[in-house]
Amino acid sequence: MTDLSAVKAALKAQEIETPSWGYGNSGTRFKVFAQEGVPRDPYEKIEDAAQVHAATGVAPRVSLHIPWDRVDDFAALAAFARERGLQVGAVNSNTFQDDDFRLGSVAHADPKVRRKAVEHLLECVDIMDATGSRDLKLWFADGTNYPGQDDITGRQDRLAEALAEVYARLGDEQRMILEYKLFEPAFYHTDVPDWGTSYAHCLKLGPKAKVVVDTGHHAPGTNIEFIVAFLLREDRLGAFDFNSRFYADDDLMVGSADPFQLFRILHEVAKNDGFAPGRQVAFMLDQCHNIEGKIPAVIRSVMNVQEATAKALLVDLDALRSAQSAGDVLGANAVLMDAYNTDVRPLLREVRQEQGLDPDPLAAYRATGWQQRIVADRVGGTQAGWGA
Ligand code: LRH
Ligand code: MN
Ligand code: MN
Repeated sequence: MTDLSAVKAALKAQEIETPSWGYGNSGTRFKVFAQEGVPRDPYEKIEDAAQVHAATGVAPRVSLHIPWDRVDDFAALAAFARERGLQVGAVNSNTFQDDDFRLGSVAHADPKVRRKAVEHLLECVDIMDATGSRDLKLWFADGTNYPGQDDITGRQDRLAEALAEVYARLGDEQRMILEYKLFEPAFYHTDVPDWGTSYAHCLKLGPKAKVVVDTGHHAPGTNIEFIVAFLLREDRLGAFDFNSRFYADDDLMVGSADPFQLFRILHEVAKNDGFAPGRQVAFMLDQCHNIEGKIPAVIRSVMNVQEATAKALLVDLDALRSAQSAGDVLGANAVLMDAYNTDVRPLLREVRQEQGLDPDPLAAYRATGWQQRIVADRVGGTQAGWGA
């Protein structure tokens, strides 16, 4: 039998990090639909993230993306966040929007371009120092579009050299988390295309280097939960970038396209002790809300992660293990499906009430009047930088 009070305690302890860029205007290659009331600067993004935390009680951290969130005084930005009960989460580097990076950044053939990329990554570590952020999140758009365009092995060498320099700059409590992506913007080959490549670089770098699993970055049909189980077993799962996809890197709300996949992933997290604070797995959203209201969409996403987490925690692991060791195929599968098919919404309402929160976070947000206030006050919101 699953211990309900332990499930509740784990749900109360879970922390979900929200992305600053999820609050700003964004779009596709075809159109950015501007919304009213969106933040005009990083401070206003933090204000919106604070609304999500107030409504859900489990979103106390916000990831920054540099240069989208560049400010003059990062310590002041972190203090502003703290005053609102938030902390700065991962600092995301951006080596994909500068003309100099047309043929890549840290893997570029030209040492001057590589230098510029590494200097940016080092600046991100300075920002971590100023804000108290623990994680440097690296994603590289590096790759090629045409066979023969550049030397695949040479690019790995240059990537490794850049990573080593940045890794050496990290403080004792800081980590480098390395994200992979199968394709896009490069289409022939990507320099960090999969978890194996990321993992191999992390192993060489040292224990402060971990892999980021962005759920939208795989080939269709990839068994992401296997990757999660493997990385947890090796203690190299640093973080999730959660989102949903139907086709490519869609960046839709997590748990919307395939809630069963999200459950399977979080079941591996639960089974392999990945929710324990000591494992330091960061549960981050990486999403853009192009056609739906942004703050409510982030709240909905947080709730989707909570619902999948609750179901994963409800899996009766003793029953599962005995069915597995007895070779009871249907019995083992039924244990998982029973948990997945449980309606956990009443449980989560109860958890929120015990935390002194409104049981319905979306209604709680609507009741604040924040949306009307920002629509009236904020004129001329900025783009997230994404889809610009
Ligand atoms: C790349 C990515 C990466 C970026 C973010 C905006 O597709 O997932 O995490 O930093 O999108
Ligand atoms: Mn991502
Ligand atoms: Mn992505």
